[in-house]
Amino acid sequence: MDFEDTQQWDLTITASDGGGVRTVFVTVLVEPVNDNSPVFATANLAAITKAEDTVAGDLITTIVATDADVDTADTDHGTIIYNICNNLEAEGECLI
Ligand SMILES: [Ca+2]
Ligand SMILES: [Ca+2]
Repeated sequence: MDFEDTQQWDLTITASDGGGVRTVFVTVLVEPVNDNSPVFATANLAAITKAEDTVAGDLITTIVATDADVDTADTDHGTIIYNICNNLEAEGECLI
């Protein structure tokens, strides 16, 4: 099952023996889980080249990621949060 494909399954279950047949109807509601990670549109982001006279406010690059999960009223599994970290700084120090 995948919430992003089908959110509800309506099933008909029939049981029979020599005495007759009975049928019940069951609805299965698929609950979303965060089973997809963000995927960057550009495969290799290892190096970006900019001229040394680049000034504050200049566009460095545009980076886009997507997530196949969808948000619901109760979940944010498809929401992507970007962090910009300087690898030269101590681990865990991020700019944004
Ligand atoms: Ca899914
Ligand atoms: Ca996700």
